[in-house]
Amino acid sequence: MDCIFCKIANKEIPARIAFESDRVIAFHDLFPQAPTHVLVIPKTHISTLNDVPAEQAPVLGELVSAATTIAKELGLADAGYRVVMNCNADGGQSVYHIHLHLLGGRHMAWPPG
Ligand code: DGP
Repeated sequence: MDCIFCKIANKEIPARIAFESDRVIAFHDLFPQAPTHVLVIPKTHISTLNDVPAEQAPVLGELVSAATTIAKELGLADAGYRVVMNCNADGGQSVYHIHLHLLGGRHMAWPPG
């Protein structure tokens, strides 16, 4: 399968790894939108949030849990941070392997553009 995030998860292409567990890996975004911008992904390929099988739903909690761990490790927890998951075209998804964005290090407006 020609998936850039599968290749990162399999260490076939390099990325700056921020966290790794049995089912989840996180790495710094190549095009950061904030001083800290980390992507948290399941190691298993799932294309979009619409495609998460019920038996794999727990991995979504693991993505959030990993993000909070990383936020604490990187010193973002007290000031705050944002987690975002984009789905399909209107959601702004460009890489079709689900990922959670962890953004921090600056104030972020709401609502997003
Ligand atoms: P999204 O638009 O939600 O699908 O976000 C995809 C993100 O992936 C985007 O912020 C840029 C990032 N990205 C794309 N290709 C690579 C890559 O090869 N390496 C890394 N580290 N990030 C990438």
